[in-house]
Amino acid sequence: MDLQAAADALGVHYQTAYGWVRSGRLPARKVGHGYQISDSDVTALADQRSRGTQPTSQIRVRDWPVQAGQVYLAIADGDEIGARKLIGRLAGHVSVTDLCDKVLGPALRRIGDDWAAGKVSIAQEHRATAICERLLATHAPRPAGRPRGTAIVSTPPGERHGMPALMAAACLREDHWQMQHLSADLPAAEIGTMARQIGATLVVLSTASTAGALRADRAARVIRRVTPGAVLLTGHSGDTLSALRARARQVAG
Ligand code: B12
Repeated sequence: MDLQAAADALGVHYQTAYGWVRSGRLPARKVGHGYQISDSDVTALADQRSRGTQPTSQIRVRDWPVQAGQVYLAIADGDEIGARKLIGRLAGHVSVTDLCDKVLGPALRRIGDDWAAGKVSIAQEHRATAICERLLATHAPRPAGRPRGTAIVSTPPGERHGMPALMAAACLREDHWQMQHLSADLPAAEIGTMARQIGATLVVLSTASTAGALRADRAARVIRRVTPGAVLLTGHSGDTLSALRARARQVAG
């Protein structure tokens, strides 16, 4: 293939591909005034680029509940440094999707159970969530390469639990979606209008409460009217990000 076709296949600008040819990163043969690149060299570079954004070395975590339990103790205590150490040991070796589904999510749900049982205050609950937000901001990857599509993540109006949407955005970004994270508690028409304007193929509404789930159904109807071209997925407490990732991949085709 020629250089333009290789650039297209790699999802980069012509000049970027040209720079890689000049530096030797993308092997190419000079033919007349242009370059010819083999399919296998393009595929190899594409693989290398996507691997470069994955966890550097996979580890098998034998006991996720133990990890979640330790993080729970740290965030319940407001021990941000301790939580950062625990997450730092895992991040880079496991996906952010697993980190959320198997560590941060369970830890936060346990904080919620403590709150419902009168064992932690609203202030402690807020503090724990804020620590998790910062941890996620530090460890969420932003991989290079051609995006699967553009997606919007938010919560329905009235749903102030913002963490599941933040996690959904991190999970989809890690899985090569171009993400617009609109934070929490937005009028449905606002979400739909932005989705239409940016040509989003996927809209995700995340919820954590029963009331939020009901509001999401109503919001979904409005969003579908405003932007009929986008697929809408709604997440509820206990749903997993790995399920979200799989459903989103079906949308991307
Ligand atoms: C922190 C917190 C708050 C904070 C939120 C701050 C913030 N910035 O988010 C504050 C203090 C504001 C708050 C307020 C309230 N809260 Co609150 N809160 C929580 C708590 C402890 C954590 C929420 C959270 O982040 N959960 C962790 C997430 C990550 O877990 P998850 O929901 O399972 O999420 C997974 C999936 O959703 C998936 N996912 C995400 N998106 C998508 C999309 C798709 C398509 C798929 C497939 C999957 C998916 O990813 C996640 C990771 O695995 C929960 C406890 C709990 N059980 O969740 C209570 C909880 C949700 N709150 C509760 C309540 C009652 C309230 C209040 C009504 C309290 C009050 N009387 O004021 C208000 C309501 C506010 C509102 N209008 O929304 C209840 C809800 C009960 C219910 N069944 O409805 C809970 C469960 C606590 C409890 N045990 O009773 N809360």
